[in-house]
Amino acid sequence: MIFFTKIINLSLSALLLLSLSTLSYAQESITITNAWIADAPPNSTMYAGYLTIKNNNNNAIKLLTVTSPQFQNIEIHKSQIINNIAKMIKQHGLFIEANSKAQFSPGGLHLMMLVPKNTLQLDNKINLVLQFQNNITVSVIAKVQKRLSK
Ligand SMILES: [Cu+2]
Repeated sequence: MIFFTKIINLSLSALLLLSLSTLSYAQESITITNAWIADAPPNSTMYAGYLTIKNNNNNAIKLLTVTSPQFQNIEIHKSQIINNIAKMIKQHGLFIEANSKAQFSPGGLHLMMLVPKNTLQLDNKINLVLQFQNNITVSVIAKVQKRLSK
């Protein structure tokens, strides 16, 4: 019985290796830069986060979710002006075309970070986990910074 289990295990891992090597996407082919979170008054239940995601693949990728151990929930929002009123529209995932980037910035795409476990302080480093399609996970550290006044 042990013998059979071993054979099954071996073939399973061989299969796994095979499928990994044939994947056309890789974690390294997604680069994340300029990750930061805008400082907010004490006891805020909502923070805005920004980053730039570069897709170096020759195929489009889709960001599915963003999570952080320090927040209860994170949504992907896009600010848009509709009839002269600024609105935030929740995005259900985000496509990033081949060899291009998605730039989150104030007034546009942002991470709506809800219910922090603690009030964030300037220079705090917050861990973000980005889950993409095809089982690609990328972690990044976002620093809490003052919002630049325009
Ligand atoms: Cu928002």
